[in-house]
Amino acid sequence: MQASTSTAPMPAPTYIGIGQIKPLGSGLDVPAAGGGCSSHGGEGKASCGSSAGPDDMPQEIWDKVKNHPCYSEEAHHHYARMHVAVAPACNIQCNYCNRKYDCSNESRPGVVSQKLTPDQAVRKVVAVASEIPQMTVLGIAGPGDALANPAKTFETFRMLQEQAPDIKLCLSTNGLALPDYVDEICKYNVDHVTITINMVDPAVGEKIYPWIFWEHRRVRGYEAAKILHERQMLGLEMLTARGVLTKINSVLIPGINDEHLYEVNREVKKRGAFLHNIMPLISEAEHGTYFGLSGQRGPTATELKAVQDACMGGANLMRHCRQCRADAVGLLGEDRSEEFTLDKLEQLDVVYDLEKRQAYQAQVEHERQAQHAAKEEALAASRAIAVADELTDELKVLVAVATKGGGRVNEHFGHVSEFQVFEVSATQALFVGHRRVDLYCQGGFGDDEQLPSVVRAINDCHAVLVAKIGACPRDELLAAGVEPVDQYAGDFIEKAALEWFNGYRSRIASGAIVHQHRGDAQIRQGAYTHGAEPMAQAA
Ligand code: CLF
Ligand code: SF4
Repeated sequence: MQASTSTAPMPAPTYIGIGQIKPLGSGLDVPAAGGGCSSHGGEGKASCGSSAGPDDMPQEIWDKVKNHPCYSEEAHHHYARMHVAVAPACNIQCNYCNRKYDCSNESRPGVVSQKLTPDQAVRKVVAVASEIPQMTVLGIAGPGDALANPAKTFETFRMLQEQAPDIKLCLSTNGLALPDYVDEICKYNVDHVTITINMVDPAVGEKIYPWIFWEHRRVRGYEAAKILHERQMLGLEMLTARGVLTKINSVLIPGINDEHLYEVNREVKKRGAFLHNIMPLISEAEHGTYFGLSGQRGPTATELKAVQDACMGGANLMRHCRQCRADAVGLLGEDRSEEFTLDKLEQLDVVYDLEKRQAYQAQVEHERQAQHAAKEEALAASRAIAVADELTDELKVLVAVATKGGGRVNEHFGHVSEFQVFEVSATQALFVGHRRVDLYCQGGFGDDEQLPSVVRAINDCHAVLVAKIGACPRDELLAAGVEPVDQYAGDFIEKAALEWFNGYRSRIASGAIVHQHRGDAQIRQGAYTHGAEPMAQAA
């Protein structure tokens, strides 16, 4: 199935009354001790967040997250993960899911996976680990629910632990069966568990879940949502008690759980969740889901960011999720699964070389430290300017970045299938999201019909940092008020963004330009329509 790029105007953000969402600590209960990092011994530390470093958390937690691309924003520029699709069955129904496709909890709809046996899965992991030495994490995330398929899930983990003990194990679940498998999770040293929690109130939940399969019968409506909620909370508490790092995924569904997600954030923090990942509903009629067919829209970029910002100070936020598919392979945002299909695996001569992997990862770590140092240096310089320029000290703008990894501005505008978006101010350059786009460059020439959709995707940004850009897209971006910047080609992203921002401030201070507010941007729905992207294939 191929989706067409939507040309519809962006919906007005009518649903989300962010003004009604209070920041944590303003008249609400203070979360109990044990939430977030403090549950893992991080008392007295600042909120660690997914962009945190070793100074923000105990060493044993840092060791678990430092090269997990989902649990550390910094790591996601350098380390890869892979999923194996060994879990086809599911025990609940979500209104944003069509069973023809992967589990939308951990993968966006519109793509299906090649289902594997545990033997095939382990062979694939070992092959990928040999070819992609910076692949550090194996996740089981569907295409159904990992714990609705416990035999296949745990058999895969058991075998992999024997054959590739350096790979971190990770699973994702809707939580219904979770309390029954906490012992197994610990037995196989699964250090990272994601639970998709979209509500903590069954009255909200019954709008999202039409039924669950529970104790050999189908349970519907409020009762179903209540059971699911109780099992999710129990499972989360049990994992926290056993020291397993948990991430909560929540799908933001405008008009249904947008304001409610603040409550979710508070409740999961109270129960020790390490991270909260609030992701946009992907909902197109072509996906054949209940929400897609009933016209339920997803949030705009501004709506998503507003809910995430309102949750700051609660459970630590993850903002770099790519809603990847159940057989994804590679860095977040890229997908190399097509290189490792079953027929191709048979031709690969697989040798698992632990020393080679460790040597490569040492190089990756070196590059990551260099990125970190460049960011700190640029921040120090920026803060020094802040003292001298009160006029723009409070200014914050969004900047889109064309990158193909390594934390650098190193991609041509025309080759971008995903922009990374950073919020830049005098004191920070913070990753706040990504925007998928169709490729502008089509085999050596630019497709100008794609430009409006690319501009809509980054319409809330003041600048776009690229390695290179042609005259036509440059003019179109300028006309739309987005400044194309290619002078930082090859530089580390945060350093480049901060330096551009300081120049921007100088131009405002000198009167050369006037700062303008930007509009909203569109979160891309549906499959890719252009280019040879592996993620473009749909059923
Ligand atoms: Fe996979 Fe999930 Fe583990 Fe990551 S994904 S099971 S925690 S290894 Fe990551 Fe993909 Fe987002 Fe999931 S980007 S969908 S959060
Ligand atoms: Fe679909 Fe995943 Fe929900 Fe199951 S848990 S219904 S597979 S989105």
